[in-house]
Amino acid sequence: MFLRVCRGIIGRTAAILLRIRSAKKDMAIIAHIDLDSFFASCEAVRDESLEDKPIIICMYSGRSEDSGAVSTCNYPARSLGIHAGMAIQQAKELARDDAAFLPAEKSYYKEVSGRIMAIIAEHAADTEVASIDEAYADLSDCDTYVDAVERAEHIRDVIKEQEGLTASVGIGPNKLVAKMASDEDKPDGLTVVRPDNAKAFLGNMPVDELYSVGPKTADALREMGAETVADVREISVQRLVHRFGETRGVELREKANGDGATMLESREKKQLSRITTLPQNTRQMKDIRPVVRELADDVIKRVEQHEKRFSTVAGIVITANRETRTRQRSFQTAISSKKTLYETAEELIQEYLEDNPDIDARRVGVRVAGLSDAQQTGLDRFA
Ligand code: DCP
Ligand code: CA
Repeated sequence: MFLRVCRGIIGRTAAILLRIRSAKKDMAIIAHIDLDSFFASCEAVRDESLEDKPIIICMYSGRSEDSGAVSTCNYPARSLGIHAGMAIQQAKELARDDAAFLPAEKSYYKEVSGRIMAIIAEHAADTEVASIDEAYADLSDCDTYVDAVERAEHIRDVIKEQEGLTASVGIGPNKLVAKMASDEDKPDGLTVVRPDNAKAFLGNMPVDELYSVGPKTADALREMGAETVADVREISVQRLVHRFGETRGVELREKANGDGATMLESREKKQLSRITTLPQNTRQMKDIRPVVRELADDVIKRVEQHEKRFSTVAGIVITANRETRTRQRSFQTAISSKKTLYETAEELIQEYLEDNPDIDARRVGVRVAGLSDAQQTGLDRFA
């Protein structure tokens, strides 16, 4: 009898744990944000006379005046048949007289990129910068895909408003699906692939469109009889492993099934933050305080998940006219106290509002920085 009850409890617990694990996995909502014709769009932002004209960004080799390759071009140039990697001379033959051929100025694009990555980080629980113009954002704290779309649309709006650039976004249950979805509707599109649609979404694509499948792998897959991603699912894992090795073989099967990582690989995590929009613009701390506490709760949870402590707290106010203002305070030793976090964040926001009597807050945020490993003792930090 006891044994039966025990077994019942253990069985139920295991079932619940399993459910929690799969629910957690299902719950991840990842966005992939990819800026449209990035270098070319950056040039159009700083020179309005270029708007709507074909813009071709060139990497000049220096051998002769026109030798070198196209780095990227905007969509008007693409409609003329010009594309990245094409010889500049060939692009000139295709271009009209009004086309602008400009040298790439990476330092400028990097500056723009840095500001855009900061915008994305302000609106997501976690981010991974994938390249100069692409980032993943963890939107799992949105309860539903509808909320995630709203957050992603807001990120696109802020990027457009502050930097004048458009981005294409894919939203899905993992990085792979989000990445593939962001390619679906370019430029300036947003594509949502819900978990139950992921397999169907990928299934009809030709094998070479599956992320990470290069021309050689695609040829090999076609030799094995797979034209589409769905066909890859019909090849046994043993055959895939035999052909591509264990890691790659298993990975190909997983990718074909739409399974992918949900954990973002933020380089070294230096700070964690949460920002949210207030129900209405206000400067009343009685309305702001409960929101700050909720944000602080969320930030602390993530500090604990990353097994970190923090030595700096910032209170963030985004004003009614959408300017970001930050006040911060640092501590001698790293801490992990929720109470200190929300009290400090509240104080900082209150101080800012008191010093700026004409300002209403539109959004507020809480950030911790100076992250160190929670296991380290105070002495370790000075070792
Ligand atoms: N880039 C480059 N050479 C390449 C590919 C890209 O110099 N072979 C640079 C220029 C791009 C930037 O990197 O602007 C981002 O690359 P993407 O592949 O995302 O291309 P774009 O942003 O230009 O276009 P899309 O709208 O298709 O994303
Ligand atoms: Ca891009």
